Amino acid sequence: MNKNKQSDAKFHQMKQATVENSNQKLTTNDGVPIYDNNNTLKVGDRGPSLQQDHIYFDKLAHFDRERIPERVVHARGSGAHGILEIHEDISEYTCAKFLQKGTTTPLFTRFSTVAGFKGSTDLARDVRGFSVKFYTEDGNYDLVGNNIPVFFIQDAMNFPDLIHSVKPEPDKEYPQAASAHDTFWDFISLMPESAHMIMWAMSDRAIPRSLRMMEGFGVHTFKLVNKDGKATFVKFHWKPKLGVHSVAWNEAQKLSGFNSDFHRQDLYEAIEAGNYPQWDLGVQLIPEEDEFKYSFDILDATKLVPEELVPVKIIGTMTLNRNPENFFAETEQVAFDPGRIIPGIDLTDDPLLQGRVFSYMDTQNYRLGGANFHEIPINRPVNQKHNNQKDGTGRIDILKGGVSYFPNSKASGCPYHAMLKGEEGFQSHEQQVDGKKVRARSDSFADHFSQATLFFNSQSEAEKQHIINALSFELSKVNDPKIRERQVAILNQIDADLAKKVGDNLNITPPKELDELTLKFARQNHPNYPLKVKKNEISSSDALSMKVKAGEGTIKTRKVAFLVDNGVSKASVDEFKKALEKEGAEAVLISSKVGPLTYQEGYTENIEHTYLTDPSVCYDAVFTPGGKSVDALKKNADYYEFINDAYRHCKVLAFAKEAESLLDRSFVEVDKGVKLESKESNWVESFINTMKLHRIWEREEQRKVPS
Ligand code: HDD
Repeated sequence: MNKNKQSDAKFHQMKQATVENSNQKLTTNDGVPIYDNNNTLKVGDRGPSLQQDHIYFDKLAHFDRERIPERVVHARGSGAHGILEIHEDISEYTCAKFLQKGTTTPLFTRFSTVAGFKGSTDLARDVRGFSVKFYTEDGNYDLVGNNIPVFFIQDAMNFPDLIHSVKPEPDKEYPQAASAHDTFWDFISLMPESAHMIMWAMSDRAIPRSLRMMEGFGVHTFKLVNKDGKATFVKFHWKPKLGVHSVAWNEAQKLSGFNSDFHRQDLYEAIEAGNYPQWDLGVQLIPEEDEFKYSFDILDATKLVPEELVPVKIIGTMTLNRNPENFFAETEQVAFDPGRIIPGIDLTDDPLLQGRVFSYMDTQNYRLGGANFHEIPINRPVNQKHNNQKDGTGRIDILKGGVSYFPNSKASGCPYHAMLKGEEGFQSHEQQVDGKKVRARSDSFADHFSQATLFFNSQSEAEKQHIINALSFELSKVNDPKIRERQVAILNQIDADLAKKVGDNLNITPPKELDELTLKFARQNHPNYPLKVKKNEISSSDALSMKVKAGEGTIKTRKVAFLVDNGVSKASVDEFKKALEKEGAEAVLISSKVGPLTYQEGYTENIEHTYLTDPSVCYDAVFTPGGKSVDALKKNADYYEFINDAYRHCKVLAFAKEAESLLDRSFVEVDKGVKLESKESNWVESFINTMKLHRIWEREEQRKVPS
């Protein structure tokens, strides 16, 4: 398929619905030109308004209806258009056309937080949604996943309860976008199946540095189906080209105040600047014969398939290359549904996935006001739909002809079934199903802790400490001591050291056994709980840690703050800037005032960022150049706050020789993440190489800086 033609298909379709206002006269919604858009129609210029003011009513009636219900979960999100390019041949496993080697498919991706309202902070400790709508030639396929490969619960029946527990408490309507409160931990401590997901949610994965720097997972096991109808189980992975990185918790909290749009802005600006974010698409393929081969059940969404057991095969690349023209029309109205599948892909019997298939369609019907939401431009397939569904609120397509039923003779049987002409169409994978009708949970889902332990074992020391800190923070915010104790008992089933350290912070000695109430609820699903479980195949997995491996990091698109003032040396700024730009990083000058900055050498430059507007949490690393500016910085308390905070958040700092004296009055101590021109001949290169490690987390242990 022609790459440009296909990648343009959605763009061109959207263009037809796009309105350009420049050089146009203001009109009402009926196209009537408006002469005066300032004054209502009155009896005399100080008199009462008239009910016949159709111009005013047209404007206000629409305004009054501008809001639609926000998503019940994942309300806060940011989206972008892009393409998927497939470069490996997996035709042996699937006939899905968009997964064939050489294919390019347009797509729309939306990232989100789960718990917060639409206007909440981007930096909440939360799971991030990672949804992709592929506009394939066989219709739309939605992969609606998260940045964490497992989920809190195993059966969709518990979903509303999970969400009610994490959302603001119903009597008070707080806390907003936070899991650190009684109702969430009450629920979690009674649902030991959440243990694995809790370890991920309390890890740094839940506070990403950027939406561009997180992994994505389809979570469930799906099926790929080939042209002969043979199925292969599959797990989908998105691996970011920029690596997987997070901020420090203290930094996340500060960012929420300074710039609660941090992630949204970062995504938007990266795309505008042409720094298109990219992810590799990977698949883990499990032959049908291996369904029962592992220590866990592949239909259980609280389990992952370790990459050591089934490697991730990279088959393609997603590139996000276009921002929406209009947030509401595109990002808000996009409607995802994991039940939207196409030939070559099918669902499995995972009871969480099965339940999702109802909820998404139902919620879109409500949220987007009726059955025609698929005609909204962002939701339209690039191939024209043809069926006998008609009418309904907001219908857009004008169906020609007098026949809207099937079978018919009057329209020559059209639109016809593919089957009738022996053509291709969606067919469900044939699967043998028999059994009793029961409301029950399989005992193969009863192992709640093995993979939580595997995850904890796979973390670096710094990552483990962050999990301990996060659990201590969250549980300290829980008021009911019984809940705190119940959860520490669960942690003790995962790892004794973890439970002890969190317990110490809460004044709790970890109970040996699970709490009676936890057991009572677990026994509703598994009467003989706890059951004897199979041993994990592996005890630790590299892929579960975010630690940057030596030689693998990049500083592409990272932002380095240059802390300056009038009199700064241009030579010093330029040398550093050039080296950073060569690596694809961005240098941002921060000074005490917006407007012209005068260099020591006499040149001027326009400043857009100041100590007032841009704190250190908005940057990845910091450089203080030399020059006469150093005298002004010595008197600037905001400068010191900047470097102290950057140091506390384990960032890399560099000081030109003339600026080194600024260290005297700071909290900064020279360590492997503080580069001094006077100490290292290759200090610029050394700064860049250390930045590639993302953060100097060891600093937390050495200096006890808050994390
Ligand atoms: Fe869900 C939205 C991801 C379980 C019910 N979900 C939603 C979004 C994402 C996920 C990324 C936002 C889509 C967007 O950007 O518009 N959800 C997941 C994952 C799950 C999961 C990865 C488990 C593996 N969800 C889940 C269950 C149910 C729902 C079990 C209900 C039975 N989810 C919904 C929903 C939402 C939604 C209520 C709210 C807005 C929407 O669908 O479009 O239907």
